[in-house]
Amino acid sequence: MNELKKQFPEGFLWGGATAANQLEGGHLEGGKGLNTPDVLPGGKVRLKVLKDPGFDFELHPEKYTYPNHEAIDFYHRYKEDIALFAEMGFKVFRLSIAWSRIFPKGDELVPNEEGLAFYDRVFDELLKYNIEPVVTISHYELPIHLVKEYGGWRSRELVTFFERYVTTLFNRYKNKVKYWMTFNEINSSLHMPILGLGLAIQTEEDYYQPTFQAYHHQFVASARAVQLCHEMIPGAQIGCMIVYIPTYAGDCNPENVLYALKEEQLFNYFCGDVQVRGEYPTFIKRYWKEHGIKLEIQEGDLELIKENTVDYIAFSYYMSRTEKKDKTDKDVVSGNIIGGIKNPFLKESEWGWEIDPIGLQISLNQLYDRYQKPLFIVENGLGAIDKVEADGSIHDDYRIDYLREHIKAIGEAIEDGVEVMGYTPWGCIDLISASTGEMSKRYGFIYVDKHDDGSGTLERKKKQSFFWYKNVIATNGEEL
Ligand code: BGP
Repeated sequence: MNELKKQFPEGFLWGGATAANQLEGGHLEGGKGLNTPDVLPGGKVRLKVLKDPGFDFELHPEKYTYPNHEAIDFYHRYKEDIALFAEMGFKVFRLSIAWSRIFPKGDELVPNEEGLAFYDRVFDELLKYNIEPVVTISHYELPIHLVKEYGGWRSRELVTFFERYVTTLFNRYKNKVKYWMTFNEINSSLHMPILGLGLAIQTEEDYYQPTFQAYHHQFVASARAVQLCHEMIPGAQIGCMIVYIPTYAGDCNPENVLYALKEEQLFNYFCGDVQVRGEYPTFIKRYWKEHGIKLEIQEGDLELIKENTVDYIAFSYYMSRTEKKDKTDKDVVSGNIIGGIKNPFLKESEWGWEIDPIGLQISLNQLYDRYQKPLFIVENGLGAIDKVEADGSIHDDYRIDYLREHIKAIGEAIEDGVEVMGYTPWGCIDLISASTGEMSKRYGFIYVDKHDDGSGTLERKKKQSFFWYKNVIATNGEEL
């Protein structure tokens, strides 16, 4: 068979992706309040806190470092960074707004003008270079006050506070932002409820009912954001955002195939089905029954969800997962976000994430088959340790290889007929890792001189991949 030439559509949205809490720093500047990542320590203890968040939400500077406090100081250096994105030819830049810059405690009636003005400046700077902002409304954070006083999203009151927050954003930025998405990797809270839901779960019994009730509140809030976006900003598009991890059966034993299917339904499709199809999928009802979950649903909630589905599906893709029903600890792969067994056909990153470009083509096909809505890959990339040579250069050919193979897979999926809007690799500039709180897990085209111990000049340097990606964009994906 001849190899077809893969064409990326005209207007394909090439760019890069970041999140406020991993990028900005200035954690108490401009009137900002504390948010959940501000009290997440760095280093090995961070993962433990994410998975078992029985901590008291107080700062312990004498005990831990809080890498988000300075992050890479985008708060003061955004002009320099945006100029570098423009040099690479970005069409879009994905960033998130920190809720606690706009409403420092989360439940106030009046927003913080300084916070609003900061994002005005950032959006203006992007638009100056014709870079469209792609905005995540909530990326793994909520004001800490909402966690302490209300118990995070387990409280219905957060729907009201969120509505006030998004109304403020749409009103203020309606002439500047066309692409929005509601909750980052909404399904990841199934595994780490502290991240997006702000739930400090202490025990297993405390997991099922509160987590799914909190999800219900987020789905209502998300549907309301979709409704408001469509009413307030004609022509804007608003998506959901899920972490998609295609799940393979470890072998062809039907027991294992069924097991993988059920894992995939719950993790990959539960949230998307609600936000894209507008209703709870049938499979979740059995799960709720088996775990004694009974949701409190108010009158009008299900209609709101049904009538306000998203315009596109944004997703992150880093790895696939391989599963079997009965596994022992020694089958389990070291680093994958949500476990699974080792896939003998795949290599792993330095953090044990299994690298699988074909899995991206599979994901795009699966998502498109299921939803028939445009897809936007808003995160993908290789976290790696980079070395700065004596002359200041950084040869990250391993990153180029990784991205090249994944972009090829996107081209194949487009050829399969999948509608893909764009591609924004994660951490286009080095930033704080969400899972480790460290700097040494780098994803960027731009190196930032900052280290795990907090030292460094914060100077920016172009890596080899910077020049490579610039050419990818300039040729609309023809030269890889
Ligand atoms: C996603 C998150 C991002 C980001 C990325 C890489 O799950 O949406 O916030 O950090 O993963 O993960 P990490 O930083 O842990 O390597």
